[in-house]
Amino acid sequence: MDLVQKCGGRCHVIDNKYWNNPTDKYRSDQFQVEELLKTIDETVLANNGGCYTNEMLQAVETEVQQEEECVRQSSENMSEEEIRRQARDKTFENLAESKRIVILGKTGSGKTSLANTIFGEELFTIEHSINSQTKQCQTENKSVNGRKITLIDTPGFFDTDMSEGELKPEIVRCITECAPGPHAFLIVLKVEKFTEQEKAVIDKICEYFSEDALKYAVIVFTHGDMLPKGMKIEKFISQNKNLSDLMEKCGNRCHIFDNTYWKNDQQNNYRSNQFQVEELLKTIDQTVLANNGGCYTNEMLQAVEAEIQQEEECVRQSSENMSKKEIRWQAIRRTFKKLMIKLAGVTTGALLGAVFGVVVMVGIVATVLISSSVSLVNLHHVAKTTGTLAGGTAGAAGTSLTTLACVATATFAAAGAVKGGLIGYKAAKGADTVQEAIKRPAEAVYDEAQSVLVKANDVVKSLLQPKSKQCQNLK
Ligand SMILES: Nc1nc2c(ncn2[C@@H]2O[C@H](COP(=O)(O)OP(=O)(O)OP(=O)(O)O)[C@@H](O)[C@H]2O)c(=O)[nH]1
Ligand SMILES: [Mg+2]
Repeated sequence: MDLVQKCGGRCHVIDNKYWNNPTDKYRSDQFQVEELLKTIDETVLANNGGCYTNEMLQAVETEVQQEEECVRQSSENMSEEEIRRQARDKTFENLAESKRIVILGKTGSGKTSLANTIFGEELFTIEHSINSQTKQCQTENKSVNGRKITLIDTPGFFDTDMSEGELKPEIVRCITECAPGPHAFLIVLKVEKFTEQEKAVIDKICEYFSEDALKYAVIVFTHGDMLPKGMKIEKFISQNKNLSDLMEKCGNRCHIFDNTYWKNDQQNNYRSNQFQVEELLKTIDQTVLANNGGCYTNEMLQAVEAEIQQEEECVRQSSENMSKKEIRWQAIRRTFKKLMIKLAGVTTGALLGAVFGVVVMVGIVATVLISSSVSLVNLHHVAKTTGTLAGGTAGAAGTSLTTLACVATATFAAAGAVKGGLIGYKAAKGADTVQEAIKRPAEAVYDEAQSVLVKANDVVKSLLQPKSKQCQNLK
C-alpha cells in the first residue's frame, strides 16, 4: 500500500500466461497494456515531458553522445539509429573495460603494500630488505568487488636513486602498460608531516603529466595507524596548507589505509582496509564518470596506444583463437620491446640528467613511430623540454642540449636528412660533429631551420598536454 502510494497510485496487473484469451475486460492483457501505456503518458506529462535522470545517467549520456560524434565522423551513410546503437555499444565497452590505475609516490610511501591491500593478496613483490625498493614496474589484473582493475605499481620515479639504465625500461613499461592512459592516479602519502620533499614529488607529477592529471588523482594515505584516535583523514589534511591545497586540486578525493594493522577489521569500520577499498573503488568509479567515462591521456600516450593497436592487428593475424586479453598482452610486450630498441642508443643521463628526459625520449620515439614527418618536431621537443622539465639540477645540461639540438636541427634540416629515426639520438651521440657544425658559416641552413622550429613549436607544446576524450579513440 505504502509503495503504491509512493508511486502516485500508479499500478496495473498482468498475467503473462492466462490473460491472452480474456474472459472479462479487466482480466485481459490487451486492456491492461493499453491502460499501462496511458498511465505512462500521464506520468511523462506530470513530469513536464521529461525523463528521470541523475548525475550518473547524464554522464553516461554525455559519453554516448561523444561516441556518436566519433561514429558519425568515421562512417558515412549510417542511419542515426545505427550510430546510436554503435555509440551505446562502445560506451558499454568503455565502462566495462578494466580500469587502469597507476600508483605513484615517494620511495617507501607504501605503494606496493597498497597494491596488495587493494587486491587482497600478495600479488606484488615487496623486497623485505633494509633498502626495500621496487625497482620494476609491475602490472596485475584482478576483479575486486565486481570491478575489473588493472594496477600498475611503480618505483619511486620522482625521488629515485636508480640509474638511468635501470629507470628507462621501467618508465617505458609504465607508459606502455597504462596506454592510452590511466583512469586514475593514486598518489600515495604517509600519514606524517607533509614536508617540502613530499611537495616536490607532487610538483614533479604535475610537471610531467600537467595539473590536469590531478582531475584523475586520488590521494591515498598509508600508515593509518599514525592518525590520532577518533580523527578522520580530512581533519588531518586540513591542518596543513600545502596538503589542503593538494586535496582541493584532487577534487577532495582521499582515502586512508594501514597496510599492516588494518587488515582484519570489520568492513563497516573506518579503520578497516576492506571498508576503505570499497570506498576507494567507488571514488574511482565517480572519477571516471566525472571525466566522461574517459581516462587521462596526452599525445605521447596516444602515440604509444596507436602503436599497440597496430601490434594487436599483427598478433591477431598471426595467431588464431587468441583471446582479446592475450592479444593485448602480447601487443603491449611487442611495443615495449620496439620502444626499447628505438631507445637503445639514446643516452639521456649526461644530457638530461633527470627522469623526465627518459619520458620525453619515449614520447619522441612513440611519435616518430607514427609519423616520420614529426621527427624534426621531436628534436626541438628534446631541446625545449630538457630546459623546462629537467629543471635545476640539469639546467646547465639542458641549455647545452638546447643549443646542440637547434644546431643539429639546422644541420639535418639543411641536409634534408630528417627522416624517421631518432635525430635526438644522433644529435646526442654525434655531439662532437655537431659542435663542429656550430662553427660552420651556415646562414642558409639556419634560416631553414628557424622556419621549421617555429612550426614545430606549436606541435611540441601539445605533445605532453592532456587530450580531450574526443581525440582518444584512435581505432
Ligand atoms: N605500519 C605500516 N607499515 C607500512 C604500511 N605500508 C607499508 N608499510 C611498510 O613500509 C615499508 C615500505 O613499503 P612498500 O610498500 O614497499 O613501499 P613502496 O612505496 O612500494 O616503496 P618503494 O618500492 O621503495 O618505492 C615496508 O616495510 C612495508 O611493510 C602501512 O600502512 N603501515
Ligand atoms: Mg614498491
